Formats: sequence, structure tokens, C-alpha cells
Amino acid sequence: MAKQKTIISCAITGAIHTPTMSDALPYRPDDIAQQAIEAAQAGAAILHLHTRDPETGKVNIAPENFRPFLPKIKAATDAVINISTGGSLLNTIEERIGPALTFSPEMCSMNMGSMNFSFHPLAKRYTEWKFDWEEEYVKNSDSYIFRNTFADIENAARQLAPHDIKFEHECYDVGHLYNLKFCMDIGLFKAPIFIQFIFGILGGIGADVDNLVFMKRTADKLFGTQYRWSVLGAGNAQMGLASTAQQMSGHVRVGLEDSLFIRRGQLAQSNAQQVAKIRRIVEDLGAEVATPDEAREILGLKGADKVAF
Ligand code: KMH
Ligand code: ZN
Repeated sequence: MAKQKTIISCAITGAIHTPTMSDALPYRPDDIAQQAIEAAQAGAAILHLHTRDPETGKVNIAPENFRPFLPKIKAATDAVINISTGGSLLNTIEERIGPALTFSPEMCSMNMGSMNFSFHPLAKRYTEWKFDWEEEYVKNSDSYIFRNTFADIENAARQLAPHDIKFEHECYDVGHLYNLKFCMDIGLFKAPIFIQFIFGILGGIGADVDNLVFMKRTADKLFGTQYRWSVLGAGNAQMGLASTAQQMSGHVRVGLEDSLFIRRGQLAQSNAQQVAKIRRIVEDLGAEVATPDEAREILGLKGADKVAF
């Protein structure tokens, strides 16, 4: 049997980092579009997308904020568009699923458990901020709860079901795999499911290889052949854990949403730079990266002609 190709996902901008932390973090629609297109050209088959306020860089997930860049990305690439339903820690589940309901993408994220989700230690690294909301948002993240109750998950899954969207199941700890299994057993999600194992978020499981093996072994036990998987290591764990995952036949996710760095202590210049790096590693290790159409085949996606943008 031919060896499975490696799908590279790239998460272009998100809710963790702020404009002060890196000039490379895109927050205006044109910059999000350009970085997404360049990430796809560099080898990302899947683009995971959030939105921000174009003036302040604050996370703002109103569906209208996606409208300026989704068609541009679609016209310039054949990459799979994956819209976040995680949004930010300050949004309700109804707000969070609004963009996916509006644009019916091929993929969207689905977060599999409630948790602490904190990046407050980052606040200590900065004395000056570009925008006045940033310091408080980062500092206060020690009291945010990332809410994803069973009722929230079921509500989101049932509203999104008619759109035939494949979920990127974001699992930040081993218990989230059991939550996912429960949801499968009650018929919320169709196999093959796609799990993003997430390591290194403060509030989730730590970023080390033992934990990756543990998550993978647990998923094997719960889902057998019914799942595909990828790894996201936050911060400095990004490239190392992605490389390890690839060696274990997993897929990989990079992007400035999850890490601003290209190597320890050095900020990445762009999302594409991170994609190019993981692609080089994957290819140097003797594997091939999946094209968007190969990713569609591996994950069983509905196709780019069935989206609403
Ligand atoms: N940045 C990841 C750790 C989502 O968008 O739904 C979490 C994430 C969640 O990507
Ligand atoms: Zn995200």
C-alpha cells in the first residue's frame, strides 16, 4: 500500500497572540488573504481561519469579517478552507458557529471540552502594547473558561449538520477524546473523524512525546480505524511535535495562531515560512505532502464547489 501523504494545515491568525507580539501576525483582511494564499503556495492543504477587527486587531468573529477574504483565497488557491468555531474566549457558542453556518466551508473546528485556556504568562514579556485592549485581554486570560459543554457541542453539531462540514476535533487533553467518543456514540459525528491533538496550552495536556504517544494510543483504543489525526504543538513545541507526529504517520498543523516563532527565540516572518519549514522536514524525512485534493480524499470532504462563498 502506498504510504499516506502528510496533510499540512496552517492556522493563519487566532485569539492567543496580539499585534504587539509580532508584526507578522495578520489582522487586516488583505493581510490574512495574502498570508493564507502564500501558506497554500508553500504547501498547506488546509487553511484554518479566524477573523479580527481590521482597525484594532482585536478578535472579532462576526461573519461579515470573513467576507472580504474568503473569496480571494478561494480564487487564488484550491486549499481547503477551515473556519474556526473556537472564536475567542469571550464569545458565545451561537456567535462562534455563525461564520461556519454562513459560509458552509468544507471544514470547521469543533472544540471537545470545557477548560482553562490561558496565555496570561505572555503579558510579563511586554511593557508597551500597540493597542489598549491587548494587555487586559492577555492578563485576564487566567480567569477565562473556554466553554464547550456537551450541550454546546451537541447544539453546534446539530445546527451545522445540514452543511456536511468535516470537523477538526480540537482535543487538548485525553478526556476530550472520551468526550468525542461519547458524541460519536450518540450519532453526532460521522467517521472518519479528524482529530487535532493539541499540546502545550496552559489548561491542557503538556507538550511532550510521552503525551503524544498516550493521546494516540487512547485514540486508537477508542476509534480504531475510524479516525485521522494531526498534531498541533503550541509555542516552541510546534515544529518538534509536528515532526514526531509525521514520523508516527500523523498529519501536522503549523501557523502563527499557535506559535509566533520559526525557531527558539526567533519570530517567524510569516505563516508561509512555517509551512515551508515543516514541508522541508516532512520531505527530508522521506514523505510527501498532500495536495488539497489529496487532503479532501483522505478526510472525506464534500468539495470546494459546495461552500457558500
Ligand atoms: N489555537 C488552537 C490552540 C479553534 O479555532 O477552534 C485552538 C484553536 C481553536 O484553533
Ligand atoms: Zn483556531
